[in-house]
Amino acid sequence: MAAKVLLKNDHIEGIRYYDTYRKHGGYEAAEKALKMAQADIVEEVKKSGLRGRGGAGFPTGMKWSFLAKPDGVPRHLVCNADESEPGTFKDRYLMEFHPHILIEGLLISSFALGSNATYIYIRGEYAWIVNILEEAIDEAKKAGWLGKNIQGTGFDCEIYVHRGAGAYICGEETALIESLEGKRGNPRMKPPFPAIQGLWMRPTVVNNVETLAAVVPIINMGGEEYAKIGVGRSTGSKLLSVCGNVNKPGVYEIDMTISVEEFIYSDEYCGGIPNGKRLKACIPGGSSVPIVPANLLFKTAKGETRYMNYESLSDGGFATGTMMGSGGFIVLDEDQCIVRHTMTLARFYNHESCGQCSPCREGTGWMYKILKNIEGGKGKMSDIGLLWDIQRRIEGNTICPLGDAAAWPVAAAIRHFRDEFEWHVNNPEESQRRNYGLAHY
Ligand code: L3W
Ligand code: SF4
Repeated sequence: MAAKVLLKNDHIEGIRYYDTYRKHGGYEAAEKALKMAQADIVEEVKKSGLRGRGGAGFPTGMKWSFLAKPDGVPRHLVCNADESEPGTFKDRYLMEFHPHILIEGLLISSFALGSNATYIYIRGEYAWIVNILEEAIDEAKKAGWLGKNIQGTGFDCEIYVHRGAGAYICGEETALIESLEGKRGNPRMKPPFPAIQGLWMRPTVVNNVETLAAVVPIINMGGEEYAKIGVGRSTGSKLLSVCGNVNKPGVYEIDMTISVEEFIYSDEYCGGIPNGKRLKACIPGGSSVPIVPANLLFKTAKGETRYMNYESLSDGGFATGTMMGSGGFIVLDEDQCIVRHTMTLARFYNHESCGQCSPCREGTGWMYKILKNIEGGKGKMSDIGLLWDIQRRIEGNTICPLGDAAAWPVAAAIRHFRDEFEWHVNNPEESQRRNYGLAHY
């Protein structure tokens, strides 16, 4: 079902501005939270079952309760707005049209965690959204929701917006922290997790934009009520950004009880595939998660209907399942070439690898070169086995998840679409003819 939680005021003109947001119930959750004990806010978030909306789905309340509290050491909250996962643009929508729900969520979360200096690390390409956020922060400050002695509680909080410089890896939380500290965005080894040693080695919570915005409805309705939306461990609403071969691309909010088939074909959401084409495959959670062929998309490994939630999407593991990931829903029709698609992603991960670990630095480049050869009609049959071997040596052997993210799309493409790889090897001339101007890649 469609959910109206984060985007419940989507239809209201001017909801981007403080006065309108306030008139429609804005900052009521903050009013309530500032009268609560900090531990009780954390408890509400735990009860809500909210899971991280950036990709990993880690329980937010649990992450908050890991935050170390050594005497005299400042703690920080960092909002990860470095939305760079291919196919993912739901945080952009939220920040562009609903900046105050994020600012309110940040205020409540900062209060709960004891962060007096909170940062929004935003993707550099979202330059125009920096202005929107800074305008919203100014408005909130003028209304007494930020700054010193907020609403007479004695709590001080400033929110700083920091622009990234175009590196995908800075969305990985420890690379983000390094970048925020003014250094090159190289991921750190974990543990220690940021909750123990994060920004300037201080205890830090890093949460995604959508996760922090969800704290507002959780406080408004109470954790238990929020947990009633959705199903099982997939509580609350989820934003999805839809792109690819669908009639209605865009951002949708769902309650995670809808089936994948309904999501793709109903007019309320994707509206089906254009020009009556057949569905070939789907990547439901951003480019890093495994691609699923149409014949495995609507049923789980047990033969049950597959739903748009964390558990159902991953049912069957990598053999037949995939992941909710960041909610970047990419749909491919029958005309799309899986080899070309996989090559494009390999090129992306190779370009974005920070180069610290050899399996990722060397492996991503190697996979890209092999895929380019196969796609361009210059591949050998043994290249398919070689590709499989390289991706296996990357997965699980790197400092950060970019290595896995580069390996999984290749593994899933070979597992489910081996015939397309073989077709390119067996049809070099046709492959070269189809290879429309890739020389510059
Ligand atoms: C304290 C422990 N904290 C785990 C924390 C950890 C992190 C969170 C999840 O990668 C995925 C990646 C992308 N004590 C803890 C602990 N934590 N154990 O929990 O950790 P983890 O390692 O499971 O994931 P991650 O490093 O956050 C995120 C995938 O998301 N992804 C893409 C993301 C891209 C975007 C975007 O553009 N917006 O989000 C898509 O699937 O591949 O696997 O905070 O510190 N014992
Ligand atoms: Fe850098 Fe890749 Fe290693 Fe991550 S996996 S630290 S991006 S080299």
